Amino acid sequence: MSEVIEVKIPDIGDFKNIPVIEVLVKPGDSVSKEDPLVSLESDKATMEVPSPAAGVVKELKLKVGDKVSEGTAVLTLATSDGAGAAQPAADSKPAPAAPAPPSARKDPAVPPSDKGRADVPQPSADREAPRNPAALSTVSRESSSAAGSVDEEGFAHAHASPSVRRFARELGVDLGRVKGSGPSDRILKEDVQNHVKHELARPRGAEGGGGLGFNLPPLQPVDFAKFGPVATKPLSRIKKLSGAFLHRNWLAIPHITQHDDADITELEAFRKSQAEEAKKSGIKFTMLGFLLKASVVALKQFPDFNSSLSPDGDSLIVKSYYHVGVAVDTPNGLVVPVIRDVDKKGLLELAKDLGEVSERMRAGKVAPADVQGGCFSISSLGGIGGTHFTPIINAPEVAILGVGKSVMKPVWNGNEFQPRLMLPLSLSYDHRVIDGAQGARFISFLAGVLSDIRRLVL
Ligand code: CAO
Repeated sequence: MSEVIEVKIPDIGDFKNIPVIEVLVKPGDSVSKEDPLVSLESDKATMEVPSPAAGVVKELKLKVGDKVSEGTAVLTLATSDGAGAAQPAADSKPAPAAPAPPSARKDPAVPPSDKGRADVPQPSADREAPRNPAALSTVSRESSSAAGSVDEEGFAHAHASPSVRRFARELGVDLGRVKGSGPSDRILKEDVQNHVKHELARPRGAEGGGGLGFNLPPLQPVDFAKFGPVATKPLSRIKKLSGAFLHRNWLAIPHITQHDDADITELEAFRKSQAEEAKKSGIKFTMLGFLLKASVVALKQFPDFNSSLSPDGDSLIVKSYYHVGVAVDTPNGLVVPVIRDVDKKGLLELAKDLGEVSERMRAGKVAPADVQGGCFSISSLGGIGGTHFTPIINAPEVAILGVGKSVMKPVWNGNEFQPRLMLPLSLSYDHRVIDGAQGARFISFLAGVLSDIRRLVL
């Protein structure tokens, strides 16, 4: 049968007149046995008074700021059927008190300045635990002040009540990173909630893997000037913007990079034969136009590479247009303008477009439309040097081609080694969309097209 009981502060050892710092329930709340009702905080420990029985809170008898001692009324509780009878309130029959160890006794002879001295017994919540430890959950104030120490569950000790600590644990929040807004900087439940909201809304920046829930330790600031002269150079606006997106793409897309070499001996001979003529029209006839055209031939052959994942990740949006982004190195950082309708343009027209657009990007004249609508990207470092590398996919695209510097290599033709001009290719693709076999087929096909440029016109 249900009965109304008055819950009182149980035996809390030598503590008297301890302030209530949090009232965790309100009239009408249903509570289970052992649910925390109020938090108390002495100068040594934060503790919670648990409910002695399951039931519904009728009336609160105290509020935040009240000072309580053993026997102070907390609230009245309408116990669930039989719960009150089977489970007497903590005040009515306190659990047998464990004797307090000598170090737990308050020693008024110890001046505050002696706190921390190794030769002076230091009360801690463990040692100065209430005599009915089963009735209260307690957090040591001493340990909470030890910034950076980690408890058995890996959470940094912080100034917070057990229920707030439990709440933080459930959400995986490291209390060491939460700023408390309560008295003496105590962390409240709202602080944990606000911390989570803030973390979810925060753009992912340079700190070590903080986004995407990796929970990596943040990079510690280093005073480099200690080791030698330094100068601070602000990042350009483009670098800051592209840095955040590159970081996101690198972490959010499962990349695979497949490497190959394309034999471009014939392509280069043809390009050189045309370059002089093109130059007369002010066009720089570089390899990039061939790479654009060959990529589109490969995209047509493997349409999944010309797609994007739908926002729900359940389908592929396959495009029937062929706009290709080209990474351009500018004094302010990397820009990826998009060359439109590559399939409909000839090599000379592409070379002209490329020259114009890279000049415009380098002059800082980037319009939003210049960098939108790409299906696939090419990052060519061949004019500078290096072989294979790992290009980062330009989301929402699913693949990117990296191009290194061509070099003459001895290539075995079945009978003998022959000098061939080999172009290093690196294809990064999104493994959620493209599997390894498809990736290998795409890059082999592409290398084949570049080796035999007649296939560009097929
Ligand atoms: N192998 C060998 N030589 C190459 C080559 C390659 N793969 N690619 C270009 N070259 C040569 C060109 O033929 C040219 O030679 P000449 O001066 O004798 O005519 C020279 O290198 C310079 O070429 P270029 O860079 O001016 O022209 P491009 O069409 O090859 O490239 C562009 C244009 C805009 C892609 C390039 O200037 C650029 O900015 N590249 C950097 C891209 C980048 O930063 N990517 C990194 C992204 S990830 O951070």
